[in-house]
Amino acid sequence: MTNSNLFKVALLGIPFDENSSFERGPALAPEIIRKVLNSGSLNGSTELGINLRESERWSDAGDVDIASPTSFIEDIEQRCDQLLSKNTRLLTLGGDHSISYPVLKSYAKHFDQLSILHIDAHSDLYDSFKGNRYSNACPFARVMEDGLCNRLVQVGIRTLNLHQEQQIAKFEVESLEMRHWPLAQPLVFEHPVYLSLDIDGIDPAFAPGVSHREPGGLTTREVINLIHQINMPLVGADIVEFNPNKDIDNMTSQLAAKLVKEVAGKMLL
Ligand SMILES: [Mn+2]
Repeated sequence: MTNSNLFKVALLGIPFDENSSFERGPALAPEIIRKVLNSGSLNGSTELGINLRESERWSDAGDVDIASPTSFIEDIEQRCDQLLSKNTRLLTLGGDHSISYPVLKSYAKHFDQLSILHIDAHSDLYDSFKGNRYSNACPFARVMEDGLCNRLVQVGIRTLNLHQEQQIAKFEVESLEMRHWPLAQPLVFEHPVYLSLDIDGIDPAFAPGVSHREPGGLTTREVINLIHQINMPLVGADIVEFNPNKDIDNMTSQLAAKLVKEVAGKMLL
């Protein structure tokens, strides 16, 4: 158990979807997720026993101000640097998945050892996608090229093609495909963990509000249990790719808010 006075955890919105390769909408997500979190539809208690509404270590740091689509990397990285240097760990809300790269650039400066648990339908390892090396299909290629983590473990994957398989081999990514689900053994980490959670890792039956609906995914319960069972400190997380334009009767906004609670509760332990 970590000394609870050592660090705080802040919610940080990144309303940015300029690198979406298919449909826009995730820029609307942070505001809508906050609305659910602050509504009367749920309480502040997480399943692991922390009440976010009573915790002095949990706060909302607002949104990252992104000056232009070309400055998104430095804008996000600098804001994360400011907060991490004040001993505040981050739960960021995308935005499309391109935001994970600058967040992790910042994290790598503050954490010498880091494993990434990446939950997603897609491996997001394209060298370039539709001419954009910072596309939401590419962030983990950039992360691995820059050596921002010790280990990348992917869960929920069900969209691999030959190029992605080559990238997995090149970067020695542990990509655990849904066709082999459930996991043969529990995930065991040896370093602090950063969680990158793409909502489309969850089956569209639970999470219709995504740009790329890919059937055959994880259940909500399976994802929550994966998060709860992380065996090392969870020091950072992003929840990305919720697209409110594709949601049905707030199903996915409620789901995203639940995931914020459970991730925050785990981070605060
Ligand atoms: Mn995805």
